Amino acid sequence: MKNTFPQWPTINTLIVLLSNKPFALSVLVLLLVVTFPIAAEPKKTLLNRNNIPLIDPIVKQSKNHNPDSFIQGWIRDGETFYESSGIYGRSFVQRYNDKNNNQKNITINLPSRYFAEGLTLFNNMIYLLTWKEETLFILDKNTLKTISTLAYSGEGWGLTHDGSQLIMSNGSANLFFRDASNFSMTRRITVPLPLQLNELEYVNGVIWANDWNKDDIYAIDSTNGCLLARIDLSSLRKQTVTPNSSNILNGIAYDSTTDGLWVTGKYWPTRYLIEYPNNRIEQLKASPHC
Ligand SMILES: [Ca+2]
Repeated sequence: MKNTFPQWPTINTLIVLLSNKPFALSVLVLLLVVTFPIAAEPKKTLLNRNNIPLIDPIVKQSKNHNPDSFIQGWIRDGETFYESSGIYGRSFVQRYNDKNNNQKNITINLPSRYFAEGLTLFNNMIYLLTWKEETLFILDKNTLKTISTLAYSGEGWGLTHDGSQLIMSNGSANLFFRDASNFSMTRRITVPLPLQLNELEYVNGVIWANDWNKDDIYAIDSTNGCLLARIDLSSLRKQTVTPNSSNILNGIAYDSTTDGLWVTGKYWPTRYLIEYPNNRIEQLKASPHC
């Protein structure tokens, strides 16, 4: 009967096979892959918020803030603040300033079917998002009267601009760049963490954003979505309100006269001006987290 068991190669056969260079190379590669499987597939490190450099807030001053404002959008133009507040049936936009000059404070209420969201000042007009109503309001910045509206799809959360385009959040890790003339989307960037980006503020190539229902604001490189820094504002929330589910941190407004960031929250009776971390941000641009 013929022997059907496989025969091991003899030493002489192996010497002949290994003297063949392509065959010997193949054996070497196979041995390396079997011996060092981790080297063949490098392990990826997942990014988390603790990887992002933390900057401590330095408070320069504090002032009263409307404790009835469920603040959504916030900007400062010179000495004047523009603020939007949400909730169906109670949504409004306000203009106010810290100087006792002749500019009157103005409040306009939105029709009850609209939930006001983020706002920004662009081309001398106020652009105001709504949450689920897919309507962008364009308001006169002096009277806050509606000039026109534009339609868009999906939810609106935060709004800012980079001098040429509007930038919008929708509660995801994405930011959308939009043409102000028709609100069409031109570009999207995504941050490398599962954040719910909300209120926004663009300052010199950096987009500052609240992470919804958290105490952090993040500095995002506007060219690519890489994260540069995080500021933990939990100490301010704890000293101004009794924590509950409603009075979360929200609201970032750049103050060009003092080079600072105003921050506040929903129903907070206080707003704070914190130092703008110019030097630290410039350093951190060299090592972004992408
Ligand atoms: Ca803002």
